[in-house]
Amino acid sequence: MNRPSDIGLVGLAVMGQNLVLNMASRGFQVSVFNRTPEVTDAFVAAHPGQHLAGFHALDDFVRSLARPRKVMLMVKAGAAVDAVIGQLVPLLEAGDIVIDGGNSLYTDTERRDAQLAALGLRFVGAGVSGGEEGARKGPAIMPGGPDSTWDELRPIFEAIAARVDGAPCVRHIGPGGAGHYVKMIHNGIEYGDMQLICEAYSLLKAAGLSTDEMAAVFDRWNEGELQSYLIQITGRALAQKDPQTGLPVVDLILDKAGQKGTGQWTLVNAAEQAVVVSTINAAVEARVLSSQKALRVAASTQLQGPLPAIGGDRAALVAQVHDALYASKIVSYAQGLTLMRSMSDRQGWALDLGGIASIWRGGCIIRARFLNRITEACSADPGLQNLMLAPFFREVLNRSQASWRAVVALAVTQGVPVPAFSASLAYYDSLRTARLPANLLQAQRDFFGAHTYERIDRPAGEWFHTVWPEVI
Ligand code: 2AM
Repeated sequence: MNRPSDIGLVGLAVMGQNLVLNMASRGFQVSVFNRTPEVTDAFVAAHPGQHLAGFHALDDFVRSLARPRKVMLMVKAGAAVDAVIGQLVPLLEAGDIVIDGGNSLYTDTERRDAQLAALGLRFVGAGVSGGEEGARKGPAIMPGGPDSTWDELRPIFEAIAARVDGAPCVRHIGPGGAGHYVKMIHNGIEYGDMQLICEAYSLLKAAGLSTDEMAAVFDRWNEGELQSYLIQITGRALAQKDPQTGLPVVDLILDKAGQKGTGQWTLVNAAEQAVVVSTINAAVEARVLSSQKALRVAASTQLQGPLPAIGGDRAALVAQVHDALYASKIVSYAQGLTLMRSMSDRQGWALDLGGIASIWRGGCIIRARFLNRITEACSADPGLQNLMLAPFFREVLNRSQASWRAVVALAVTQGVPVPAFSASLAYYDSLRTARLPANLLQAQRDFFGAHTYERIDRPAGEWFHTVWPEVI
């Protein structure tokens, strides 16, 4: 008989298997269960000598766990999570902990948290980022749930998480759905980062750079301020050749992007709170438009515009695109942080934004050098209203803005779509415009709906109405 297991994991698809192997390799004894028992058997058989115990019956699986029991679910988000929770609940006892490590919608997590709390059980919605390799070697983990669960889970999560400068990429995010919420924002930001990189690629391509030349540009960028996993894999992806044709693989890939929903969830949440996330919005919409391939092909012969052909000094263009990418990325993170802060205030989650940025430095898809700077900015000024106003980022934006404008202007003139670059620049310009044309907007509202307006020459809070001429 094995010693009681430190943790049990339900759901042996790729992410589940890799997390289990990660835990076992750190010396934890892990019980595993999968709905289809053959999967459990094959997995255990494929990894002899590891700290693994496979079970066909859920009650045996639960009995094998040390108390308080910790059961981590890595099943498909949605109904499967509720189904497995329903089967587990009668087998658990007060104080036991159920962890959902899938990509669940945070509102589902809030509901499950309340449901299990009413039964005396503890529920942890934990965002896990890093894909297959991250799960095996060290993901970033964003656990929510009751404070008391953190003491129990901390030794395991800290042992399996990625590490940056010796610090594990995991921390307790906050109560209820806070962990899954922060994972959702991570994914929204990831959408923005990816689209911005694609726009940079699109411009360099229009300037006539070959894929190999572009690969070299991204490799070089990865040595500097833009250093990040996504820039790194972009360089590698561009350099990859198709074995059959010898052509760059990217040139053979159909330009229709998929999405699983976390980007859209981010937009819905932002809309609910009236927070601007225009870069992420542009990124999600770019995927939507990309998926309408047949319509685009038809429109390409009917709607006119220039045929992109960017001439001039290539090295200068590469430098300008670098600046546009960096500045836009800063805007995107500023928006994402603003959204998290707003939600934190609304929910009373007390999210530590600097701490969140610090755990995103490793393991996850958006891992990047510049996240250190966000952590520094947040700790230097905990009341920081917008990341763009932190001294470090303000300086980058101020020195990049001329190139950024040149790039967006060039793209517009050449007919190269750059929705995320231009949305980011528009946000930047709106934020730095002390007097926006909303005075006229207020006039319009007062004109047709007597909505009233405040005046610049009177104290705030005093409302005025003009008797406008009648329009028939
Ligand atoms: P399976 O191997 O039996 O299909 C990803 O789909 C993981 O979630 C798999 O391990 C899968 O188990 C599991 N899963 C999906 N739906 C499930 C359900 N309703 N109950 C239990 N496990 C489920």
